[in-house]
Amino acid sequence: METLANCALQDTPESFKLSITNHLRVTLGAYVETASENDWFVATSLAVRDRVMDRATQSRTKHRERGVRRVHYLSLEYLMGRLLENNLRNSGTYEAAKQALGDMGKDLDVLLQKEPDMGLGNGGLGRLAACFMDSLSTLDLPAIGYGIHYEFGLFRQEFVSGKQVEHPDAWMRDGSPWKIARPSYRQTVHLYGQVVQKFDEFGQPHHEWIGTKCLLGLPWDIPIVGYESSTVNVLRLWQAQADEDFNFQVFNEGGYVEALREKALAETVSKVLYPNDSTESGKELRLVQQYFFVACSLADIVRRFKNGYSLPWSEFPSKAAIQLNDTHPAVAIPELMRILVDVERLEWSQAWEICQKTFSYTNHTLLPEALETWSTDLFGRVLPRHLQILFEINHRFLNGDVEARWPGDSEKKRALSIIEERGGKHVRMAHLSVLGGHATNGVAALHTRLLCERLFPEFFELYPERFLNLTNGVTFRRWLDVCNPQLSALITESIGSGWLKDASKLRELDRFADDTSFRERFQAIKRGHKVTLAKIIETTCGVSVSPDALFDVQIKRLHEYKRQHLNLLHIVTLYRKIIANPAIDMAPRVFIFGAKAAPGYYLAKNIIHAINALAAKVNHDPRVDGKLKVIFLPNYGVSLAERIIPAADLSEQISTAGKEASGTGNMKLALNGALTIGTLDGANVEILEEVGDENIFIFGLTVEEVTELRAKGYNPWDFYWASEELRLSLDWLASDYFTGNQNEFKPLRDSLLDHGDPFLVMADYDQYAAAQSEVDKAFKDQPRWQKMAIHNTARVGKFSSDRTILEYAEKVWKLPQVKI
Ligand code: 26W
Repeated sequence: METLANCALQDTPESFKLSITNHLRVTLGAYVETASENDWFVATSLAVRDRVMDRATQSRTKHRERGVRRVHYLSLEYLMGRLLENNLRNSGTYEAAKQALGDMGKDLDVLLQKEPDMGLGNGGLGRLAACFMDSLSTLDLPAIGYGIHYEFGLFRQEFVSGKQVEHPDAWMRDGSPWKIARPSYRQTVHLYGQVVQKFDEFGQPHHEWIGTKCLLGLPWDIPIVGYESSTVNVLRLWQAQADEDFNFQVFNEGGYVEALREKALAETVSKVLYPNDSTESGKELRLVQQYFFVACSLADIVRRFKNGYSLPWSEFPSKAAIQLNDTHPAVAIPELMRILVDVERLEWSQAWEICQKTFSYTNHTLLPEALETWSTDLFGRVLPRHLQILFEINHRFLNGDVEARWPGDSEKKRALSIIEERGGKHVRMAHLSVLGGHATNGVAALHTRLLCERLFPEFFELYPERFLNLTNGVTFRRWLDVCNPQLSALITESIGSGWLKDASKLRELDRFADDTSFRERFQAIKRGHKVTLAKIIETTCGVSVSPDALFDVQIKRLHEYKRQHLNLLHIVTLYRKIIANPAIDMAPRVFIFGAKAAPGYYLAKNIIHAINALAAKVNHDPRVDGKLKVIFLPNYGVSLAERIIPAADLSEQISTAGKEASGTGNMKLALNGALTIGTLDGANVEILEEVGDENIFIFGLTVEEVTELRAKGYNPWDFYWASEELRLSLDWLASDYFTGNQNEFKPLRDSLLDHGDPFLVMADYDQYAAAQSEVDKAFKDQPRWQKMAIHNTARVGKFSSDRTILEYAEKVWKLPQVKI
């Protein structure tokens, strides 16, 4: 019989069959006849992995031999979702694997659902990192993603009596077939301790960091398969382990239990992802996580530079670009300085030049409460040497460039300093990130403008050439080809498959908007997804919804600035209207929500409860049956998004103008033919430019109008009294009607009235309701609606992450494309 040893791995069904059965028998010790579904999933994944690993090694070798520059993407979060289907489709082996399994009586599509989501991120920033990894491999760009191997990803969400309850997400309790341990690249990380000054034999002083606690970092590699490309890059995730040697003394003294307690403590460092996605909490463990992963990654990058080439340090930036995904990994800047100055003994100014050439920084938020700062007390205790380095960087900056530009201007120095002096000293990680790199980018045109004008005006004045916009994008492979294979096939049939690698080709679809038979097929595909989603809704929520209703979708983290409560208030209004007028002429609607709230975000949880309470009433009220349903799907994540997005008719992108940096769900939904109802915020502005104002529903205050209204003195009560509809909806919601308790939604009501309505829900309400009735009108004219939907799919090619990544490669990283 043929075995793996004597058969080269091929992409044929026969070869797959052999690989899968071999893995079942040899790797998993299972019988083909009795193997569990999970065994089959693992064996199939391993069969794919076998075919990919060779290419990963080849890519690495080629990159090393050619001595090309690589980008190192540093991110605390990667929301990868499931990998098997993506890897099969990207490597072009989906059909072969499906047939191989089919021949053995197994349904691939069932096995695909066995895979747990890799949910190592909170939201947009983490999913963006995952899309970028896909594009980097697809475009043959040399790259490594670095992150943390969290044992627990973002919590699993459940609703109990309509309220969010969090559970741990043990995504790798059964292991994961995709990750491979690399113990030979383990790193040691130092923390705490003190700094002493020492002198060498020439009488030259230097700093030594002593008395530290040690941690080990074990790397796990996950291969990243690009679409129709031979490059396989890796995502390298660090797991914290105790340094056994460190505890040896305690062991000998009989402190066995103590030693193991220390070990457990060390392992907490990579235990769990922090579930906040917009509030900075200043927790020590979070700083330790950040430094742990940064120190491991930099040591890995430096090791590769030193082993791979015998070049002077000045050449380091020509081999390595490092991208900081927000400020979370910004401690990499003082860490590289420490390595260069204290360990490699470079001159400060040379080390600083290397740093600035190496690093670049992406900002993902303007929200003041999300901007990271660390008290100097905490920072100095955990990283005493790094704090000294920060002070030195700051001193040279303020007395150098700042003094030269604005002599004697202490106001400018205060504004630009890395150290915030008010309310106890704090390190401003954003200032450090702008200063320590050569490029700072925003993630949409509007966001970048606000970054320059409002967040960093003094830095922008001083270093305008450092700022640029790189509008976000999403991978069209996962967000169309994988999640909507029916539409993908229709597009390919109509315009060829070139769009999968060159998204601008989607424009060719535009002309099919007037083709009746194309429109019917487009609509039938949408309806098919709505039927599937209706089944999911029935099983998870026990509510039956009609696939002919308008599916109105808001899926994203729950946050006041994203204004799920604006949507909620409008649904209450509709509810009242239908009851008052049972003969009302409106398209039936199903409002669908998916959202997790940060566990400590009280008001966000109150909003979730309110939506669920409203849903409970509406869905059982015969007076609105057939017209209105409200669904809150629990545990929103990547895999659920892949089900909801192809089924959506309407995409809610209704943040307060100036608050959503970009948004990426907006792009995925438009790509799948959902029309957007949205404010002029983030990338919505650019979506409007692409699709045209006749194919989108724009409403609400602009950034300038928001500023003006606030300057004038915004009073939400004015809007409350001016609109009877709004007043009655809010009062009804806050009454005892929905839960039997009239204080239940008082926090929500208070925030909108007594607490000043910080996100202008009341101010935008009327315009939102008006835009919603335009939506209703448009949906009732199905040919018109379908045309608009097709124009959306056809015109959003700009929002492919391939375009984004090529811009990064060209403008920031200066990376070559390397065919393997
Ligand atoms: C320190 C706590 C914390 C954690 C995460 C603060 C802020 C964050 C992220 C920056 C939040 C985030 O995910 N931002 C989102 O990034 C997306 C990708 O660029 C954008 O599309 C979203 O608009 C932005 O909210």
